[in-house]
Amino acid sequence: MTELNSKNYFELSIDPATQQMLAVAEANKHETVWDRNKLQQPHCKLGLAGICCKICNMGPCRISPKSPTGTCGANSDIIVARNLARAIAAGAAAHSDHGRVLALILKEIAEGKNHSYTIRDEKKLRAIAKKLKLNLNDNEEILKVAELVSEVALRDFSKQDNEALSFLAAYAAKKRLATWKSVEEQLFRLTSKTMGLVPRNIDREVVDIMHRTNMGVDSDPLSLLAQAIRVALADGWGGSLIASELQDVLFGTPSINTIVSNLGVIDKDYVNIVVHGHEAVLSEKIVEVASSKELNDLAKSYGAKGVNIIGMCCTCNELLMRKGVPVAGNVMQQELAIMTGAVELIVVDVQCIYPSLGKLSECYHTKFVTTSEQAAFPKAIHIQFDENHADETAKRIIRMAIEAFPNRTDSRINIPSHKTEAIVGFSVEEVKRLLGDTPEPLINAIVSGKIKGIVGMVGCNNPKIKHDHHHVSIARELIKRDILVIGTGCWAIAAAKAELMQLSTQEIAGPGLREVSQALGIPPVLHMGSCVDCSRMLSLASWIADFMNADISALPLVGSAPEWMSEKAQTIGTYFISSGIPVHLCPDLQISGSPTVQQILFSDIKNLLGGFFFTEFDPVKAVDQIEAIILERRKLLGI
Ligand code: MSK
Repeated sequence: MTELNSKNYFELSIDPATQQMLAVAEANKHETVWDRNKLQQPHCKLGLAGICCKICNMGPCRISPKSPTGTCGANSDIIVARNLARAIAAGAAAHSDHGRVLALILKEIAEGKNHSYTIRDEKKLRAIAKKLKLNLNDNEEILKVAELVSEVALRDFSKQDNEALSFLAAYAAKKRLATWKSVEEQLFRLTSKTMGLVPRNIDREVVDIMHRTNMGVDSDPLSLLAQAIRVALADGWGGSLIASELQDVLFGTPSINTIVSNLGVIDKDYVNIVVHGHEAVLSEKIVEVASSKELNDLAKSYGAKGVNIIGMCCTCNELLMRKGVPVAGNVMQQELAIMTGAVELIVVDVQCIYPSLGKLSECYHTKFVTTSEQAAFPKAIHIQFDENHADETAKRIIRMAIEAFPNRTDSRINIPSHKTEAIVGFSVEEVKRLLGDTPEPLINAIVSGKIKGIVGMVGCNNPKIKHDHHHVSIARELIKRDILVIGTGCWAIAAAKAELMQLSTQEIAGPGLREVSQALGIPPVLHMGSCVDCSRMLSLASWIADFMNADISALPLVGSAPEWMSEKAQTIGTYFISSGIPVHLCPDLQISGSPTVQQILFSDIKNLLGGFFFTEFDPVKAVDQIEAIILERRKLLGI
């Protein structure tokens, strides 16, 4: 491992718990994501510019003044567009598989084949059916509703016609849908069969990207970017939206509750189990069975006070929204949790899991358990999750953790004391309830200028940026300027840890936003859930736009992903801009090798779809730009 300079902890993270654990990592000579990133310096310039092509075996080819094309003749525009399109498709695939799992479980429940899960929110299921315009009576038997809704969801993954995804057609703002249909021939070179940019089938759009980016297929950056937009829309208004909606049906629609965040939630006296990843289907069950007397008695017989379920990243964002499960941290804290020496077991599903966890766990008594056939890891114990026997799988994992408890080495326990409370649970339904089921009060607050606009913050942590720094600085600066902040993912965990999701945060908000948040009794910074729950922000935007009979692109809305790293974040950013919402990014996309692709995504696309990307490293300057966009949109609205 590389030796971190101990004086640097403050430069690596703003989070005191993280700083403390980095010292522990250094003392124990444990490698972290920060160390490995340091070893990668300087990052490959060609990779950063997106001009390395590994699509066929004539290469790898790289673009330089000496070789302006790859061996096949592809220039930098083609290579950059292909690489970006593949990344966006990968992000869409990850989110959409998440949605598929939920649709399959709902179908199995409807068919009486799955007894591990039930329909927790019948009202929401009926509301979805109504939105999808299914021909059902209000008192239709709930399993029938489940059957039909799951069929529609699964058909969005399999249908072969050229019609819009059913979920997108039902949820997207009317004017936005019309915009996507009408862009055909305007800028992107699309065939008449494709309904403009409207996605037809979630899986098909991903396969389409893999096909057209294969060697010697689509070699037009415009056409490649059009399909990248289509696959991103298939994610935001398809796969992710299905995931969010059906999770609410199966696990309950989130409502306001208070949680505790940061590594201090690891309790020395308890058997600590960290759930990590994204698909909370198994973790929901783990939380449920962990409260059983049987397992808590077992934990006591091993010398612990009980079982403590805590989480990381988006699996926990799902659980904290619905069940108030404490969150130990965001993505760059996953290794640090193990280094506390008090985690008996870390159980993962899919996405954002560092392959380093197995090796690190071996340095402690910690069991590292994988559960998805899609996500095997070195040095892990694999317990395949079976949705039809979820209780048994959850109990087996908890028992394994309890049995590991006596293997702790007390002298190696280092748990930071830092933990902060956060108010969470802002589903669309909860926001609607707060507003009295009409967006009018929110629109009035925007028109009066009490709220200048709304920023949706998303994304990860990235060791290229001081951990949590941009997330927190930007959110603080925005609320000071009377801009409401909503968000998801690891940003939301950063905001929770930094005490931004408390009522006391009203005090640092601008006077208008303070007044509104005080009247509603909420913080000015709202936790809307996990990565797939970025779809909640889209639903909210549609609700406001349709009420105003406007397009989303007319509203004073901006997105920001100030510490992003995942392909999924690129997909989210792309469906935001394609939905009419400009997006601030930091770090930059890896596209600088193609001025053409940059020109399209940073500028030309604005006239066509309303949204566009912009990058800015400095948080205050980023907020200046965000505010300028909001003010420009307000001016166009005449407010
Ligand atoms: S977990 S995708 S690091 S937000 Fe959703 Fe966090 Fe980004 Fe993963």
